[in-house]
Amino acid sequence: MADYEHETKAEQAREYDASQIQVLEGLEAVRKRPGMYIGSTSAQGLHHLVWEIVDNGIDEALAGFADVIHVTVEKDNSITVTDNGRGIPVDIQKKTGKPALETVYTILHAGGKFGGGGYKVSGGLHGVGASVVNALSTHLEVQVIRGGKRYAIAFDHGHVKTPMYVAEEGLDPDRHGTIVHFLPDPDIFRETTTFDIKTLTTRIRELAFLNKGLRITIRDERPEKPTEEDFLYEGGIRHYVDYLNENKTTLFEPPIYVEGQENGITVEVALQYTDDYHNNLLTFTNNIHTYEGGTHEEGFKRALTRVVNDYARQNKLMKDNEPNLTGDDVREGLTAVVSVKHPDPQFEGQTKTKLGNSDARTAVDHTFADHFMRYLMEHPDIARKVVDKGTLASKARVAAKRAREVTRKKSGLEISNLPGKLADNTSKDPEISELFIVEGDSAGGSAKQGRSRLTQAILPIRGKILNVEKASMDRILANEEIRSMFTAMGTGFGDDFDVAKANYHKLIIMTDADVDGAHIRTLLLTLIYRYMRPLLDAGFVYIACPPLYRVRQGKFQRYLDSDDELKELLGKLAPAPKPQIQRYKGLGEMDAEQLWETTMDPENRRLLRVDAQDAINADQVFSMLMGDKVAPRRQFIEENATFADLDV
Ligand code: 0RA
Repeated sequence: MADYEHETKAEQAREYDASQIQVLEGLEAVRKRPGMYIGSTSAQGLHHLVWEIVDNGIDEALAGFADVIHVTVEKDNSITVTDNGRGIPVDIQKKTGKPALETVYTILHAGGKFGGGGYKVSGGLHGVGASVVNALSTHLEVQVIRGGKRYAIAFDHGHVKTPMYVAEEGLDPDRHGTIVHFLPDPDIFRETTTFDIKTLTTRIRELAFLNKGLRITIRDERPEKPTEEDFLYEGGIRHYVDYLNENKTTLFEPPIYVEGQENGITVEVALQYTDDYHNNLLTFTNNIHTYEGGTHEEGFKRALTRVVNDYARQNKLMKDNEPNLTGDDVREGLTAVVSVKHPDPQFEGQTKTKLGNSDARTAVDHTFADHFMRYLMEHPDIARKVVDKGTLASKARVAAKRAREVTRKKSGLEISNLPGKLADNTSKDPEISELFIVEGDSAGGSAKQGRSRLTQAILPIRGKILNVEKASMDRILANEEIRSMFTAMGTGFGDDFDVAKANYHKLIIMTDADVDGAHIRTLLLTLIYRYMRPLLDAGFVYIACPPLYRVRQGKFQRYLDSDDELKELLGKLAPAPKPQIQRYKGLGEMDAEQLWETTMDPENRRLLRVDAQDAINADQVFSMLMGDKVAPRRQFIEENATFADLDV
């Protein structure tokens, strides 16, 4: 501060010019290489804009000044985010001679760090600040309510259009908050500028779970009848676990919940056991889902394994000569959410979603272990169920290992012994190799004839494979269809699974576009999700999308996916000669040439990549579709009659 007071007017003017140049260059850089700032300009980048603005409101809530955030998708696909925080400061900054409010939206990285003290906790994955959203929006307006006034400012492609002014005076002096409204620039987001309400709702629900007591609403103004959902969880991640286990059979109620602090790191853990064979462990740092885990996850796993074993031994639930339960044993059937808030998180890993700070490991370990041990001692009946579950898992693990060894000796899973039905491709380069899992022998036959032999391998499977959701590992291993998938992929199974050994970097599920096909696809996805998960994380799993119609008129020919597309095209085509419409019922109805042209040819086909980021939904959907509880399954099937929306 003092420095500026001794500057001459000329010096101040120079600095002002310099800062203006900085603004122009900064925004220019963002518009030139948006991917550098928001990851991509795909749908994901588009939604990132919302999170950037919502995060600012969440920071204000975490600082204790806001407790409501409203998000609205307007009719024109613009977004409004409102919070009831202090309001972005509007005072004039000496250096620039501009209001702080303007600076926040025009200077890169000028996010919540100024003036407010404390640190930015939520910060999106890229944590780039509101100015990036501004630079990538055709227009953006902000209104701030504080001190009895309403201030407003408007921007155009990141540049000030209407400098800040007082829009209203004499308001209730106790009112305060910030309203941001922006329209993403279609010149930047060329793929799409349409927001997906499901994507927004899922993340907003998650943010509400992760920030207990914070109310977040999401409103969609686009449908004829606007929709609105309201999320507020006083119990925070406890309710997240309830939600994740909604369709499962739990071993006790309510979830165990721990909250504590160590070295400035806030730790929250919620967990509950189910009768499942797998686990569902979600970890977060500063509200960011750490898909790749990291130190907080290690601390939790280490503490969980140690405490269960210590408790079991202290209470004679295990014999002295028995080996310890492994981490996998004590996690069987576990649903857990671990959430830490760290003042200076270091993100590592391929997708920068792995926490690296070693102090988070000890903070989680200590906070959780103490509380969990006390909980087990105070609830001996629950403790017994937890130990029993682990013991059972350990027995199954040993049995599966034995079965696997036997199978391997019988040459079941040896890579050299490819399954008989597999028509392998000639290239040995996994990067260009694709494995099509095809429903039915007849479609399998066409696929074998129509394929590109160099890059495409075909594995036909007969109808419904085993439901792995309801089967133990040894039964799964005994299943022929499933074994042939593992053998063809070459990745090994269970503990031996190694994605680096994958023979194909594309595993493409090709089933009919009917309810049976959708069921088979779900069975296959369940298998992949539960037992070949690294393939999903690597982005190797795809769904082929065979078309529903072919329309021909003279030389013109087009394949279509829906009734709507058909209607639209028929509206455009000349009435004569009469367009020939063929409707495909199943893959089996296409000959080899048609199958190649519509569904397999890389030039024409449409593949849906199965997104590992949807894994949370997937776990729930699979539990529901494949598990014991019938009521939610029936409801889901009624709501998604053709399964066409099952974008897991
Ligand atoms: C820093 C200081 C102050 C408010 C904020 C940041 C703030 C930023 C955003 C972004 C969206 N909503 C927000 N609400 C508040 C206030 C400093 C003061 O009042 O003295």
